[in-house]
Amino acid sequence: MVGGIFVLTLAQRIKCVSSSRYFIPSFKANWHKANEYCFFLGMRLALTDSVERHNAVVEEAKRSEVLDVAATVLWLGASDLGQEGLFYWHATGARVRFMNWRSDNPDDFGGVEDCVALVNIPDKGWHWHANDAGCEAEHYFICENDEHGQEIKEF
Ligand SMILES: [Ca+2]
Ligand SMILES: [Ca+2]
Repeated sequence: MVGGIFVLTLAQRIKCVSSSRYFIPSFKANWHKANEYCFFLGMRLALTDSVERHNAVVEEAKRSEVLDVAATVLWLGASDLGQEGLFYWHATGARVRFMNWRSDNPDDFGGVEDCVALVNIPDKGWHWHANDAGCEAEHYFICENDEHGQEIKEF
């Protein structure tokens, strides 16, 4: 591809310099804005659809500057906005099968909880459990590269 390097998008450049699958921005946003920002970066709001991916996200969060040992909340890329009670991964459209829900969730508390967050509030019994929460709440969030390790092959 002659001259290809000159038409790299911002997202591609970020992917190329990212040494990690994950990226946790240092500001809070509601779930919708979090989605938009991850997509803007050429990434997506993270999926934790297996034990391995859940553990990888937790490890990334523990290393992050947004970690607060008393209370950390991060948006993940799933919601039941499309149909109440049925959770789907936003980026893939796949039904949520694995999720590390706390035993009393999802509960659609108050009838307004449609977006999924990863919650670590040890004093309240939350140990990196998933919670359905109000989508308009502002939390930190975690973006992921969906093709980590593939980007550099474009060159
Ligand atoms: Ca709900
Ligand atoms: Ca809930």
